[in-house]
Amino acid sequence: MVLNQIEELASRAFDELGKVTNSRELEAWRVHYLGRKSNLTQILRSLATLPLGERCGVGARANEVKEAFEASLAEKKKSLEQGLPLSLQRESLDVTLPGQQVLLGRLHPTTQILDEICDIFSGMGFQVVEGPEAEWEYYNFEALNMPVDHPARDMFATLWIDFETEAGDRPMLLRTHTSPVQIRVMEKSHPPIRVIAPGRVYRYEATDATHEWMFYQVEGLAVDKNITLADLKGTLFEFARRLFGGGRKVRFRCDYFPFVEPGVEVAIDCLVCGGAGCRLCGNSGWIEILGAGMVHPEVLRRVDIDPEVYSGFAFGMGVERIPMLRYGIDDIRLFYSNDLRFLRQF
Ligand code: 2NL
Repeated sequence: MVLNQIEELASRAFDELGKVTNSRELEAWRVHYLGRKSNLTQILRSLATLPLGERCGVGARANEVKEAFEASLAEKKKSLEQGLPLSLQRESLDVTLPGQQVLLGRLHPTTQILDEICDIFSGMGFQVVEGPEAEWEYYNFEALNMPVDHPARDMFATLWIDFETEAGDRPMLLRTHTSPVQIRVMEKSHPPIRVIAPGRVYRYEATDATHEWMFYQVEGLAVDKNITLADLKGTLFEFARRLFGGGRKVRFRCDYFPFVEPGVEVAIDCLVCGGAGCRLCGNSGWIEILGAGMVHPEVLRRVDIDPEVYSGFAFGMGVERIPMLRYGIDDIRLFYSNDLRFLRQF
């Protein structure tokens, strides 16, 4: 009879202890199940009144339960002091452990320079335009005053695209410069025109430290009434100084490109020796950075712009050459071989 009472009491007590969530509730539990007025204490006190046969068994069991209560109380107290319920403690994670490193990406050195060049010309009122890399022979050569068999085509070792087009037998190629983009602009719009055309170009060439079969170019074009060589010089002088620094000297000399007349080559004083002569500039003191000229009247005529009314200047430059000069990179093949040890430096 009394033993049943003890077992019921024990099961109720453990049940309730499981639901205790703070020290105030735990104290109430202690008073209720282990306090002086608790059922268990009363049972232990009244052992003497029990019949002798029952006394021994009840006493032993009551003491066992009391010890179990005290042990559970102590354990519960400890787990509350540690702050979290046991179930949560088991699921917890250590936020102070080192996490997985998030690798930061960066822009390719070519992209960085391209952005810089575009910013400079945008600031001078040029629009940035793009066009296809697979191009008609017409836009790459014919429209630029280089008819079939023109010897200047040899300057642009060409990768031809070998497939029959629906349009007929019009030959296609991978553009050897971004001039075709500007031809398309002139066909579709009227002067005043001020555009730059950045993008990939292709050449059928064995690669070495200074040649790649794919590289980037930026070309620029301005067409309006009364555009003169002085506008070309002023624009490119300003560009060179914004890109390479305010103190730069800029040199213009005659050069030949079939799509301009006259044509010029533009050089800056050597970044390394400042003009004295060194290995980088081949002892000349000058470094070529672009080619330019006044748009050939024949080129204007083909896009239906009257060369008697309008004139224009154009220029073109290789993009990789600039970071190569600036950072002393001696092999262009590093740019597109995806070696992270190289790319992470920029
Ligand atoms: C170079 C030289 C040049 C041009 C590109 C051009 C474009 C049109 C009409 C006339 Cl649509 N000219 N572009 C003119 C002179 C030089 O590039 O050394 N490029 C890497």
